[in-house]
Amino acid sequence: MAPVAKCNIETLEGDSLSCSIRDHITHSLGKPCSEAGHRDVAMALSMTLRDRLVDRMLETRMRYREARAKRMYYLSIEYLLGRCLGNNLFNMKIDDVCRSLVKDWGFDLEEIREFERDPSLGNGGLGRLAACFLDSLATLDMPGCGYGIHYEFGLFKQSIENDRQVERPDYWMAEGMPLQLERRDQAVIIPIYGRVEDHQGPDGKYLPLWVDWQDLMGVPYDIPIVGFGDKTVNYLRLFAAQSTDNFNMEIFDQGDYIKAIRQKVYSELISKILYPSESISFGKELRLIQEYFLVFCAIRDITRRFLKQNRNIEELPEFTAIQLNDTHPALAVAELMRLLVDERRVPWDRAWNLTNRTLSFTNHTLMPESLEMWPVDLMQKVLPRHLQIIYEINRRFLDEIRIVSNPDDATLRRMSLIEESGGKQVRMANLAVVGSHSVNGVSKLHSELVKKVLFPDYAALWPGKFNNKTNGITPRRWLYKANRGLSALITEAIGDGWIMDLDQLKKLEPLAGDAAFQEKFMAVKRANKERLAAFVAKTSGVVLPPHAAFDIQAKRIHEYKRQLLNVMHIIHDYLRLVEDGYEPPEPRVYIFAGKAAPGYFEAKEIIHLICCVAKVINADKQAAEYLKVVFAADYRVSLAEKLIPAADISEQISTAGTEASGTGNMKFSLNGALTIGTLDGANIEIREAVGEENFYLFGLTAQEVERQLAAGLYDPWEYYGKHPEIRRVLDALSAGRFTPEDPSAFHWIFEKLLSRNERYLHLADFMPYLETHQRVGMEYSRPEVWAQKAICNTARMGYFSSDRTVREYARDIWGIKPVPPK
Ligand code: 26V
Repeated sequence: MAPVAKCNIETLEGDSLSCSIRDHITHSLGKPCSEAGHRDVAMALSMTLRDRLVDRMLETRMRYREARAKRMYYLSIEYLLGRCLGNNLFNMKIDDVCRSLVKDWGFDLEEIREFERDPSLGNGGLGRLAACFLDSLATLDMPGCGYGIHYEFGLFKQSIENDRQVERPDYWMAEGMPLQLERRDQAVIIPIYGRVEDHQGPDGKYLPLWVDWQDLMGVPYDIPIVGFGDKTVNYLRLFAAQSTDNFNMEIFDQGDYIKAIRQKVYSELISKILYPSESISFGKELRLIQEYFLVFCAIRDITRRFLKQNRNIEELPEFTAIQLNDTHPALAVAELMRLLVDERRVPWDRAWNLTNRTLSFTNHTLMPESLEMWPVDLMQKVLPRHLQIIYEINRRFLDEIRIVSNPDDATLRRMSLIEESGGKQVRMANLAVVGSHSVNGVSKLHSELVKKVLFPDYAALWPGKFNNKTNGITPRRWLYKANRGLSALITEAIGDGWIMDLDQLKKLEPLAGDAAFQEKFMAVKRANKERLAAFVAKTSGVVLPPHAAFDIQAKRIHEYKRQLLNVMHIIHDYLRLVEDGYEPPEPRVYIFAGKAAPGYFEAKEIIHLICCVAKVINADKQAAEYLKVVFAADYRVSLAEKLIPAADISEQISTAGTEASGTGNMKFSLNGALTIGTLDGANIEIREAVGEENFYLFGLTAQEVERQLAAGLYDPWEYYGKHPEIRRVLDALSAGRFTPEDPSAFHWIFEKLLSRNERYLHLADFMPYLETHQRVGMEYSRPEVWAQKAICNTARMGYFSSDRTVREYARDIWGIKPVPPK
């Protein structure tokens, strides 16, 4: 590569891009172009895009400002962005230009993209949803940005060693993160710890003073978020924790150099790691501080921007909406009150009105163990003034409902922000509900259960506050980018309007029965399966027959998601093959992927079981023709992009009433996989959309599950006694069929599944699951039948675009409108 002088990249033609990439190789990386390798080109290309994105970002900011537009700020402790380079190239529509450009230099764009590490700053569904929303907001030209934490270590990297999960730290910035902009000039100082002194103001009113606090610093890093078509660039602002010089200097001045350094290190711990879900009890000081850190930085930044435009704080809700992504940022209720009352001297009632009209809250889980509660003692130590404010909110709220509805003591106790039994704790979900004007669930069923199960008293008090916003996924990443073959086929058939308007996929419906289209559709699927098979062969050494049905369950490992049900079925198929000599109508490949929280014993054991079963089955010659099982390690966005387009069958088999929505279910179906699933979360709506005949339904309903559990009716031994299929599978597990060297390894599963208080009713759903799988197999072996169903899935998934979801939030909750360029 020859060196080239500096130039600007206002245009996106090959010449200017090439010029800028070379310029970055020379001047940002300090290398002669002739020595540049794949990594250097990847870095320089990212920097080139960043330059362009920053220009667009500044332009977008001006546009919003001139329009005096209302803004929405999304507060989320997690963002699962996935790789940015490819996504940016596609959204800016310059992937082809870049591909041929780097090809001229002897590089392959796909290889270059592989250099980027996934920023995995999230655990699963909740974080990925936030990333999809950011994509949709920018694509729809909506003034909406994200606030989060700039974790140094993302979700742990998973590898499988000796058939078990091993966790390693994920230092995601190891290769640098050229896309982000450090904004030291906008750093925020955060008070923490200390105590509250009671004083009287000059007006004679109560004036609390938060004193002796220590301080921390939050340094923002902005990641530009480009919408499809490159018109609007919003940002995701992530804060990293640092110690303040001020704080250190005080200790240095006392002559305690080592203590000062120790404090500095402690401060920086705050944004060091993302907590893997389930791994904390709500007693961990560092996690509470993380939540506060995010909330403080975000609220400070939001109000600073608002006030900079000379606005009266009374107008805050007219110009600002803040969405709380689950309860993790629920301290925003107390922090916004503190800022208004203590700093801006707004009277309490007025401040409460402003806070309530600004904030809204989304619930993402019904699992009781995930409902956050923080010990009052801990909050008293870390956030004394916030605790005081929470108590005051609670006092006024309980007084008010006493007058409005004269509730009995039990109702008051349930509605209180404070849990009194055991050690006192702050109920974060109650705080979020009371402090917000809108509370939503993430699928129709889940939103109903939020009202009935989680917050019945609040729903009775404020029926209008509760609403549903069924989740969605961005079609740009999950179809246009992830499945290039299918994208091209769709565009060839109906044009490319579907990328911005996913409902247009409906136009494919008439082609579902067309033999020529079916053939092309299945050829794309086949090519995706071959690509995945090559990847699996390379990474785990297992050879997969691409003509087999690829059956995939990819999601966090959790008992409620019932990976165990899937494994039990695989064991059943295997034993039928080798013991009964049964030949199935079609060969199957079962692929699992997902991480288990490091402290979640059962989940880690389930991974161990899958790996042990896979080892036995894959080594058995008798099964070789019909059955393969793979555990694909380190599930993350970039792996999902490889797995999902290659799936024939999508496993969505949670116990009804446990999965709030699911979004993987949407990604699979959009990419032409057929779902085998329960009536849970968004499965219900997916089934309605794609048609009953194109969805393999089985299992108890949420109501039936609830009834069985409530009345203690579930008797797993009854199923065990009645069904030889169940007995054979459980006995095989208990007898160590898959762990000859340690025969009792999985006896715990036998015991657990047969225990009367097994919460997820595996055995109740097992026989219907088997029978439904039998039907799946029969239909897969009839290619025209299958192709038609698969095409109908893709054609009818338009509703599940996150563009639709975001428009609904904008209309019903945020009150924001698109501000497109003129
Ligand atoms: C809980 C905790 C507990 C403490 C440590 C860190 C941590 C992180 C996350 C969570 C709750 C996870 C909630 C979640 O991801 N829910 C999922 O949200 C998806 C988007 O709405 C939805 O599709 C899934 O059904 C739901 O499980």
